[in-house]
Amino acid sequence: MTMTVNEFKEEMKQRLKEKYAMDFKDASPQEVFHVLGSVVKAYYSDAWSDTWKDYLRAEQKQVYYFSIEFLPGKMLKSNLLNLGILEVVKEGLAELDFDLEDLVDVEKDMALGNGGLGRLASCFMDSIASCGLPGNGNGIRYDYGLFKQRFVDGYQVELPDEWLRNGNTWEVRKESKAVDVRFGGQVWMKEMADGKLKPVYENDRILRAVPYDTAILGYQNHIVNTLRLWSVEIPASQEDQYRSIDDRRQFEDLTAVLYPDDSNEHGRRVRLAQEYFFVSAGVQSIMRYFKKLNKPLTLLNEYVAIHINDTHPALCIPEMMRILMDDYELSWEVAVSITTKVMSYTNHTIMAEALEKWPVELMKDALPRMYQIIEELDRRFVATYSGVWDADLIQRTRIIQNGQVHMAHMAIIYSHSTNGVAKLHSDLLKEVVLHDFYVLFPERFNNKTNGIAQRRWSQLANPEMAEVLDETIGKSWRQDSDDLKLLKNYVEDEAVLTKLAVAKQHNKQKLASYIKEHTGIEVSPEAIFDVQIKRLHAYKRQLLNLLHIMKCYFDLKDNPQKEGNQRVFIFGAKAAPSYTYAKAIIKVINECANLINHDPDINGRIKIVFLENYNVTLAEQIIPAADVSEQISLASKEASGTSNMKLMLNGAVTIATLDGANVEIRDVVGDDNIVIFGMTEAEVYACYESNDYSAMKIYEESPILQRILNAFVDGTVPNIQYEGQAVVDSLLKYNDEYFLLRDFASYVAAQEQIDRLYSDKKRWQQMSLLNIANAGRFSSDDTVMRYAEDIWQIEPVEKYTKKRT
Ligand code: 26W
Repeated sequence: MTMTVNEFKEEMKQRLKEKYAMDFKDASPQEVFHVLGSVVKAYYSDAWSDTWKDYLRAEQKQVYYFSIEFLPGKMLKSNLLNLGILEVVKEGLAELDFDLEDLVDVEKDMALGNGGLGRLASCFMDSIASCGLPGNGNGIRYDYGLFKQRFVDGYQVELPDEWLRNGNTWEVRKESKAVDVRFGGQVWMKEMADGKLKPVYENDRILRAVPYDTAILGYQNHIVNTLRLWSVEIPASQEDQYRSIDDRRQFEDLTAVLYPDDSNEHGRRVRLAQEYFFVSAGVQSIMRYFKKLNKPLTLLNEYVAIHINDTHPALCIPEMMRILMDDYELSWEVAVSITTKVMSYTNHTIMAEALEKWPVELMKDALPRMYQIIEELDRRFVATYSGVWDADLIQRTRIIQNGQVHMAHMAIIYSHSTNGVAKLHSDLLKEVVLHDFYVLFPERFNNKTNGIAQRRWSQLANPEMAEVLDETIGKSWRQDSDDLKLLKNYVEDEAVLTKLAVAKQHNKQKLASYIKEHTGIEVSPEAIFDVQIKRLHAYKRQLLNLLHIMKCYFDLKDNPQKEGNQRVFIFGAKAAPSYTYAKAIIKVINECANLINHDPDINGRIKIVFLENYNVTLAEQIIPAADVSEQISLASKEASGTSNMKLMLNGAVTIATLDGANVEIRDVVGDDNIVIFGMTEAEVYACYESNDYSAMKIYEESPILQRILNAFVDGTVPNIQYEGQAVVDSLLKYNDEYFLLRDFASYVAAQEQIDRLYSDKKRWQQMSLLNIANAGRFSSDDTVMRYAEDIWQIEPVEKYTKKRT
């Protein structure tokens, strides 16, 4: 039975007294937040222990989702919603003169990820538990998450994200579950008395991996799964190995900070050590659990599925081999067949610079036993497939090439499934990027189009819209987002269209006051809120968005009376600190904003707002207020995208290229309810083929492009001496790698179509409604169910949920 308001208030009073010896009238939001955290934890603790006891009793097969990034954001409201006590707590706090929102503001974002990959992992955690699937997350407990972004004079400045400053109320330190992880040194195989070969380690360094568990609550189903994040410590037994604090810090810093790159692997030693650290700790703890089941190791894959989220955890493969051979003395053949059946891999990007290739010397030096096993994995692959397949194919697909260890090759060859994250992306993997592997293992390749946790991105982020949905189609959509399609029946219902439009307007007013407070910029909620929120990357083409804005600017300079809706162009984007060009684009956007937002001739007709420190919580504030969703990457480059799904779910109309999941959004919403432009991926590849693209030619034939690009270098846009030149050079001197100038004209035409559509109020409201109605397709509940059926072969604990409700 859920807790009553009075029971909640009593619980809070008692715990506040216990923890801080004070009454509510003297308590700060920080203190009340921590007390609330302990009340909530106590509330789900039974379900947490019952859940894993049931998994053990039922010998339930479980999936372990290995990811070097998780991006939960804030967890308080999501936990309250999934426990079904959000309203009770809101009311109880109000009666104690506290506003839940003030406590939410206290909670720090858990930003242990860069962007799409990390957030997807967290959406999956929520969905796995909400679908009653036995699953666990395995990652790193960074002391510092993704940097805080500040704009200083329009430049991105990075500040440390000290998210653990006031402790983390949701984690439980599991000292007793700590394990040792070995690094460095030398390893040689010694023949033992029984003739078996055993590895002998010398001069290696042993570090302690201590797990911190966070509960992952299912949606009102009493299922509580676990997210295990590992933190490094110097083992007590090794104290004497460290002469100085510096010496210690060198190792204690292993899990100190998240690498802020989301598409460029730098081959840093600490990054490799991080990858091995959480992999070894995770696989060891899984094998420790499996031991409890007393099942033959050859049946491991009937009880354990390990998912490798991009290549960062690919060392799971040699680590499992190490444990099966070195600890359990299995033969290579048996070990490799078990490992391949247990492992599955997801690819999230086709960008060459993002595919990890570790230098052999670095791997050999940092992880000698891993390298020995990888070398053998490579040798046996070549031995097994040579003679069967064309030698060049084998040379192109083998793991070790030109002194580098190709992590994706190992993940594909020694796992039973490789999937892409959207239909187009998965097809490109099969036909282009990983074609050689598709030839070798066609049955392993499959697609699993991404999804989003609709509870967070609609019920929590947009309660006003959620209420209109309840009133209109009932509440079933909250349990099964497929029921959103019931809304289609109201596309002609003026009252419903108006209610949704009012909810959107209120969200825009809320965001307008946030913008005013944080940037000082005044924006009108009547304007079109045009939103592009994602990491700053050249292929995502935030610059193309800016080129269009500059055209609008010059059009209004030439003709201030020009027809057209007011527009607010909202950007949210962090650039990897080492990504100089991306940082130049941020500066140029901020200086254009300064120019346009203060130009009397423009008089507020168009505004640019670049909000600092884009993260999960800011996304939850921007997305409900969006009218237009910018998904304008060069076709073939964005594997899927997930902000596209979040904006669609909140009634934004998408302007998009046929890239990633935009294609599937178009398929489900229909050409009338989306605005498509630009080259297709086939045209992009044809352009590579013909290799005759000339950005300069397009520039010379386009007066508006000349005016815009010249403005970046002739002082029209001030304070971008260097950055403006860098932008113009990337387009004209280095021939515009992502075909911005080629897609410019059709993008401008698409934006004019958006303007016309927005002016037809009912038409726009209907498009907005149909985007919401069709967004249920992109629920991560459905996505994880497909992973469960096709890849992990795990089942929801049906009988469990039935029994408990
Ligand atoms: C080695 C540095 C590094 C770090 C992170 C390389 C690559 C990554 C990630 C794979 C990049 C990423 O986040 N990819 C995004 O994954 C999302 C979830 O599947 C997709 O929706 C995005 O299209 C894809 O860019």
